[in-house]
Amino acid sequence: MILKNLVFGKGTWRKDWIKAKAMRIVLHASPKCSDVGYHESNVLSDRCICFRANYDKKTKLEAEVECSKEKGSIVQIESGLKHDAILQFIQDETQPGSAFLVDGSDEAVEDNWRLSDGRPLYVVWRAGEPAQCCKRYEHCVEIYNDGTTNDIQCSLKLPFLCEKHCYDAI
Ligand SMILES: [Ca+2]
Repeated sequence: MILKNLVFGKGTWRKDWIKAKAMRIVLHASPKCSDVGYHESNVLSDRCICFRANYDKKTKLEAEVECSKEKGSIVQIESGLKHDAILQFIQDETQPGSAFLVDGSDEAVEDNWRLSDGRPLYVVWRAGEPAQCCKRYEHCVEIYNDGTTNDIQCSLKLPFLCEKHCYDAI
């Protein structure tokens, strides 16, 4: 009878064993941002979107290469919620006074700021930016630790932010 219960799943032992195994699979399949050397967002409900600040100064193109080496991408700010998450991350986890390169360009069409995948960039411009004097030459963006952004020349080298999903191992 005991054997029958075990084989056909009627016993508590078998149920517990299945439950334990399922839990282990779930736990095993849920890495955290810290597992991949990144920081978890305190704002986004998807705890698997991870951020990291890089202080080696790079141009945007170089930064994209560096982030992709880690199987990530340069941070993309596509919504107000994502902007809040990035702002929180910068204020909590990065060195004070730093400005960081993020994705976004208006090189194709002046004043039409797009992410590299074509989606609109969610942007909170710093007062006076984009400045009339220079906007023709400034097609990349940096974000300050107050969450405002400034358009800059794409040849400038700055610290930058990468993002990745926690399932993407380094
Ligand atoms: Ca500017």
